[in-house]
Amino acid sequence: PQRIHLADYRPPSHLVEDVHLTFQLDPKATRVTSRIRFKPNPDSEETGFRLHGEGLTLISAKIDGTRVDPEMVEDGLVVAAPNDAFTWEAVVEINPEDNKALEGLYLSNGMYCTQCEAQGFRRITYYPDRPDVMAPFTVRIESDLPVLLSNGNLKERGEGFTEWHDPWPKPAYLFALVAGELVDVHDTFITKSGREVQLAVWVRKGDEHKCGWALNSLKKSMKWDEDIYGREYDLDIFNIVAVDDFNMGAMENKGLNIFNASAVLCSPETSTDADFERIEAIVAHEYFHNWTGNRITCRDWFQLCLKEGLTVFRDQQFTADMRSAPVKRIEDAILLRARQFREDAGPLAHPVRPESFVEINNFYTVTVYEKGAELIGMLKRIVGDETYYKALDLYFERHDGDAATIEDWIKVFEDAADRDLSQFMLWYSQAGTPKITVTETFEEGTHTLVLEQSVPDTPGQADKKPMHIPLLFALFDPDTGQQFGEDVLLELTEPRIEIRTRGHDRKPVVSLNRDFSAPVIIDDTSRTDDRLFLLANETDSFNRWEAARSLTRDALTALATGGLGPGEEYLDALNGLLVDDSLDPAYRALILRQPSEEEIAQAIFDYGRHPEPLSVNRAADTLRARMAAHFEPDLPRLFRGMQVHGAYSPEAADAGRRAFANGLLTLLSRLDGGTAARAQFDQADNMTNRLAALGSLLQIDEGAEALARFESDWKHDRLVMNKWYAIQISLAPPEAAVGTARALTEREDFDWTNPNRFRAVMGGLVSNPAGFHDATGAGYEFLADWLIRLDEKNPQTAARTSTAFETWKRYDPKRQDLIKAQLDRILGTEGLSRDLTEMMTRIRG
Ligand code: HT7
Ligand code: ZN
Repeated sequence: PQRIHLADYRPPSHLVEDVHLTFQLDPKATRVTSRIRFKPNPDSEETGFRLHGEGLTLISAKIDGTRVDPEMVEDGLVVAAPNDAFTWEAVVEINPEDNKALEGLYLSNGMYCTQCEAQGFRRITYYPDRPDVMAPFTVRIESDLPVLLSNGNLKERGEGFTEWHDPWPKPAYLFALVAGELVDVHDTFITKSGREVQLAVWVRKGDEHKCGWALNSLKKSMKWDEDIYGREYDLDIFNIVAVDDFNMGAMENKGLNIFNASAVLCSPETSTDADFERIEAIVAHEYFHNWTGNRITCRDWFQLCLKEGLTVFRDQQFTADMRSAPVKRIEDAILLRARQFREDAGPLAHPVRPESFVEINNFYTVTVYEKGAELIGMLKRIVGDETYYKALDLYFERHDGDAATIEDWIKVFEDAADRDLSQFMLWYSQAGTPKITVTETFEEGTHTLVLEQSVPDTPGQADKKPMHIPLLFALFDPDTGQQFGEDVLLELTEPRIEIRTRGHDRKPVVSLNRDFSAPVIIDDTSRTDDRLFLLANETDSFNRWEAARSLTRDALTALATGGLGPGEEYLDALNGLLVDDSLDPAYRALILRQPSEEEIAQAIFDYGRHPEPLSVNRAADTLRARMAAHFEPDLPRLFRGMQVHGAYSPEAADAGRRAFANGLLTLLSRLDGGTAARAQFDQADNMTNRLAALGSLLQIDEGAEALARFESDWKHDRLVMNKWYAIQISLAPPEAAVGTARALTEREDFDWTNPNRFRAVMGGLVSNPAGFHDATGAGYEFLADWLIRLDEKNPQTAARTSTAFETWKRYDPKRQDLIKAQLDRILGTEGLSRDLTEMMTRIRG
């Protein structure tokens, strides 16, 4: 397959002035008629006229009214065209019912919907399907279905048709169409300049009661973007649609966002606090794209982080404002380290702005999204808040209506801050997580801190240059526990720096990378007592949590490799935090939450050993038991004290109490054999407490009855049943995990073409590392079988799921051989998609 390079970018040969599309919907034979006004692009040297197209049946084509006979090529067609402006007209036929790839136009449970990012529009009609070709669209939909939606404002509705006009020039990837028997829950929003916008969430009948939260989240997002970024919405309508079969979370199509049902529908009975928070964030994310993505889009797909990194950063800010900023920062760091650091350390490592790809769908990654967001956070810290917003105003002013690049983005910061940021640009081009080695010396009252940075080699990239790293730093007085002076923002630009301070009686305690100011690995050689000191005295809530986290990680790695368990002093210190009522319960929940088995496996590997997944699993279990025993005198009282009374509210305060209480419940269950968990399971009026109780019971192997009850209560609800599928696999005893997963795939309701259901099983298994890495290789074989099967229908989701294999080099030679055999088997499959072929080839290395 063809590899595409950033360096080969050329402007499009033609620009589009406007687009008219007519859809005659039919499950098996939808007709799409296009009338598109093209003009030669003065900035292009290209002469020929090509259009993208994939899987289309061309019925007829005309240029300026005269029939033409295009030549079909691999990714579309070529045809001779006039040298000046002309009108292209085509009729094509497509088959939505057959489309299980969920790209282009497809049917999901009787409802038509589209997914065009990144290159799905070419499956709908012939078009220059690239983001730097932008045009206003007029769309007519003909069908007997009651609800027919597209982008922009509704122009006309008549018997069996609607007509839509989107005046904002947009790339084809933002096109959308929805048609079905839908009902809406609606509201209005008055923008800051006084315009009224009609808001609606469209769902299948029966789901109306699950729309309120998303609708409210949308209104909060609209207001927040006006208040914080000065960005106002720009159409009369904003529609959100819930779809059952969807490859990702949601899609920001102009004025018509399409959502995975799991990312929009929620109610207290069916959804957890985490679901509520996630839905609020995704609704905000897609809404924020209206400015960062739609009004200003990407010149080409290599610039994906331009819209995604920035929009993730904006949704993180939003969540921090709606909820708790310290808690959000920690949650983001946990995710980044668990997923992005892992990606950056393995065979799939790539720069935030990749330089080449085979299949762009494989680059919607945690590196582009989450690391991309961290880069924005670093820029903000480097230039300061005021300059950051000045730079953003400049960005919107200078680039509204553009398809922009990362160079354009950095330039607004250089201009607003009057600084040279060329070294910062390396963050976009160099892959790998920078590592900072810390050495301290203390002599005659002088403390010297030496920081040395290095960036590891990654596939295709070696000998990297030093980066521009903003590190927030403070020193503490070991006697008083007080911080010396203010925080300092160190800007590392050289491979090595020394920071010397004088006049200390005793060695001060260093706190580095406060607030997780840079996405780097601090080679943490600090002594246990320094970390215990920070646990007690640190005023930066991130680094206080970090102290606890690193002590817990050390305790777990020690336990998993035959060493001693957690010390009394550490358990006492932790207990002190748990009972400290001045601390936010959500924060205490995070202190209590153990690092994942994945994270421990990586830590063991970083120490130069192959992790044994079963030992890691047992270590986690042992630590829970030790904690339960140690905290026993306080546990029941703490647990009772954290109960939330009154009607369920998904807001942060109550959610934080439930998170903490449910963390405590896991420990309590070790002491009472599950009595409290069973009671909670029986009495809970919300999914958060019910599912947590079920989890606690499963962890002590007492979950069978509750699982059966859960199933009989919820078998009618697909989304809830996905939770039921996943939890019993992820919390199964390791030796039973593959068997449980397999048995579930044999159920009648295991509709594996539904990505949510597929992910519930495969994701459930992968999040049970001791089960997935079963020494027989059964887990690997099971996953490989399903990847091969799904790939035939839905390459995008198959390729995404295959990242489960990316850590294979961490494991012992025997497991490596077993995994390699599966990678080779997948690669040897006839007709394997471009998506999965690229992933397997890269993972195999
Ligand atoms: N911009 C979207 C990314 C996307 C996507 C979404 C749904 C299905 C397939 C997709 N391919 C790419 C989602 C976002 O980041 O907001
Ligand atoms: Zn996005």
